[in-house]
Amino acid sequence: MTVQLYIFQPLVTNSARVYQALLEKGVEFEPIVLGPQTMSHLSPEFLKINPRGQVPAMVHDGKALAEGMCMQEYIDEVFEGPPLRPADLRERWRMRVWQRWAENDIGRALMMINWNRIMPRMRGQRSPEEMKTFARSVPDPDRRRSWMNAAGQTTPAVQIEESHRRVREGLRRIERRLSESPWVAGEGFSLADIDLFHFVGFKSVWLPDWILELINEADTPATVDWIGRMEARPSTIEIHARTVRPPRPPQAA
Ligand SMILES: N[C@@H](CCC(=O)N[C@@H](CS)C(=O)NCC(=O)O)C(=O)O
Repeated sequence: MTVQLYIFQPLVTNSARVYQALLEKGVEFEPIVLGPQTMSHLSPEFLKINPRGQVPAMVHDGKALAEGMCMQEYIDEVFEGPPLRPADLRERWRMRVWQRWAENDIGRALMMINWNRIMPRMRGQRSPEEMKTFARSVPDPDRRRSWMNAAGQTTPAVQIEESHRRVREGLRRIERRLSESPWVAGEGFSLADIDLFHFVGFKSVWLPDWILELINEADTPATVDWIGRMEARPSTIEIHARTVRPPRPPQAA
């Protein structure tokens, strides 16, 4: 049985959510790092594995899988190891609601803010024209638009401002949820904790300083406590150890 996991570095958001699920289950796997810097996620070889040209993607016994949330459930079903989904069906429902929200709402808002922040660094020595040529080769039309906007630094300010608003409101929602039960879905650790942790990027290079200032003992004690418990998990320690940390991007946006 072999598992290869295709990821980006730094190990955050979509890549980290599946990486941590594999670690929590104790599955042996080979991580393969692709990079937006080298555009290797758009190579013909990788497009055979995931035609959308996105990570994470996993090859299990020669068969390819994509889409992080579906891969996590697959991992939990197929491999031995501690369950990552609650047995209680109401908690399982809550887990999925929060996984989707982490990915599609607060995660997307942060992605919008960060993508625009890090693009000048990612672009390196390449000219804006060269970046646009890369962006045009992105297979998914939504992703293509967002690459083009970030590459040309033309994302409308109103979209960035709306993303900031959603993050601020989202942090309050997280605090309310974690005041009601120790873990996101309820009484036990689950995939929802992994996802919220990585999509918000608590304590990672991903998070701009202005967000870190909103999370503190006085205003968000339940969130601070949960972050401490997440940080103490052996799988989180391993993820941090395997993350290649680039210099922190400028904090302006
Ligand atoms: N719906 C996909 C989204 C994956 C995704 O957005 N991956 C990012 C990296 S975090 C990516 O590959 N970005 C490159 C691109 O979209 O061009 C999933 O859930 O796995």
